[in-house]
Amino acid sequence: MSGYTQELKELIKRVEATRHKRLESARQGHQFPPLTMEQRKEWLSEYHPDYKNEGRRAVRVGPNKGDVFPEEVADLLESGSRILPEKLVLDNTDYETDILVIGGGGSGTAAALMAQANGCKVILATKLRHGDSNTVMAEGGIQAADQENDSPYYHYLDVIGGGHFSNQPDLVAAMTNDAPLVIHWLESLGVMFDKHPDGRMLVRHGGGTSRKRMHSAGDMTGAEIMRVLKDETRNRTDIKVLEFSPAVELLLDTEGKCAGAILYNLETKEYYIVRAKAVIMATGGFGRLHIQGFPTTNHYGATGDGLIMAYRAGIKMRDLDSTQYHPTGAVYPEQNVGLLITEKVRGLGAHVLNIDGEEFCFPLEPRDVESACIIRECLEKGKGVPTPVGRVGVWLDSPMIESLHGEGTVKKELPAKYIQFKRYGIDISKEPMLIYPTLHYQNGGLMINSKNETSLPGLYCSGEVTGGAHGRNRLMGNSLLAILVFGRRSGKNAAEYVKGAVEKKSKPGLTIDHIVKFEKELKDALITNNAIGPIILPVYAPDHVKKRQWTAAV
Ligand code: MEZ
Repeated sequence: MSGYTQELKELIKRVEATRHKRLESARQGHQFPPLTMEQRKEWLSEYHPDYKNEGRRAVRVGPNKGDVFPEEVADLLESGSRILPEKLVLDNTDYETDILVIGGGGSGTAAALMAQANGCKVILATKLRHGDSNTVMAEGGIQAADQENDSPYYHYLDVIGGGHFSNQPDLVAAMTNDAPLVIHWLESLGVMFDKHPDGRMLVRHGGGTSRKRMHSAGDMTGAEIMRVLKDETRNRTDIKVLEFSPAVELLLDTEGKCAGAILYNLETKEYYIVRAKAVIMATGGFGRLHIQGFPTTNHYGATGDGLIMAYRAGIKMRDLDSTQYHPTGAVYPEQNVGLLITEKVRGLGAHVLNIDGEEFCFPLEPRDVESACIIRECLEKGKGVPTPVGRVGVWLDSPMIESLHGEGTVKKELPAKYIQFKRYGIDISKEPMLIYPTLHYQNGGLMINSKNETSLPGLYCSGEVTGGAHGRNRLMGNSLLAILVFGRRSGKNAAEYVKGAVEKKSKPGLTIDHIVKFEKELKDALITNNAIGPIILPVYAPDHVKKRQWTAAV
């Protein structure tokens, strides 16, 4: 029995009617032509949500004052602290360590491993369980130019082109040069990548890539990587993991260096002071802000916490007005709405089709362009497929994969997707999926250099919370890569910073003067929206009133 309604089943017949011809053409190497550079520009500016004027405004305080961001981001950057400075006592510390890593996803965990390997004691504080992060949600793969016909040079050019030449070149160079090393490191730790029977690495194309360099572990690449990193962390004695302990503010010392953070224990509802010689911020992205009302692929804790903590401490952002909408988010059944349908599905040859079963775009355009094409087809051309609850989408013709690569390929290459739909009576090896763009990634973020340093001594940042590596549009597989390259670099560089610091007899005092200053700025700008940040967990109750509800009780 199919999980599709009778109406949708009727529409699927149109997809089936064109499939044979499309398959023949694909077998002969024909493909729907990619857009020209001019068309790309035009379609992006007309249909991509980033180019809409509505839902944006200038932020009124802090280092990016005057810059226009999505309203949800501006609200976060103008939020008040959870900590009431006048009530906070900083005399006692609950934990002391060399390096505090904030965030227990792939980047934070890689950072912790490298910091420990470079001789430091580490505390890794994470909001939910260790590993709950966008890393485990990453499906299709990780890019690295480690094949004979490829080089980091081509990878670099693809990244810069995909990012519309807005990327920070030193970060792109670091990311693409370190990529083969990262794959080697992961393998040495035990990550099981997909391989050919003779042991060679299996690599595929992603959108916007000139070479096949996508390494995968089925359609659960991020989960496989996280499994291994987490195990490795737990095996190292100098890394202490604090779960259910989100950071809510950074601490500085009286010499103006970053010197720790205030954690909030979600279980006991207590605040803890952690003093550290360096801090690595790796809190991930902001998908749960639901920019422009889009559903998201992101995990429950993706609320942009690191952005506001670092912003209050004076760190500037870049490209935060640029959001990645993954072209293929599920739009049916309702229980799956927003969930990621990996780009690997198109990498394996599946076409993207309108209500008449016709192709309307090259399936492997860079993500922002592909999303713009889908939105155009639905909203402007009126050729989208309506769902029973009034959403709209287009077909992703997954059964083609079986015809192109042999029976059983869908189950073998896309096991997680297969199960996710089978649960609702849809067999994606036989029936197409209905998809629409979904909020997937925070392209911009905190500004860093290629040593992962910020403008605040002692504060390092890595992973999705940072901006620059991907410019204004990230290519597939470069998020898993970036979190690991920059996680490793931040761990190593922070360890060097710690080891190079001169030990003083008496430690400088801790301060939260930056919060006091920021609160004054909010007051002077007459900002009284009562929002508090970090958000920590998103609230979906419709009548929820955001208000400052907790005071510091250390
Ligand atoms: O890098 C990503 O976002 C990725 C690999 C997603 C996917 O389509 O699988």
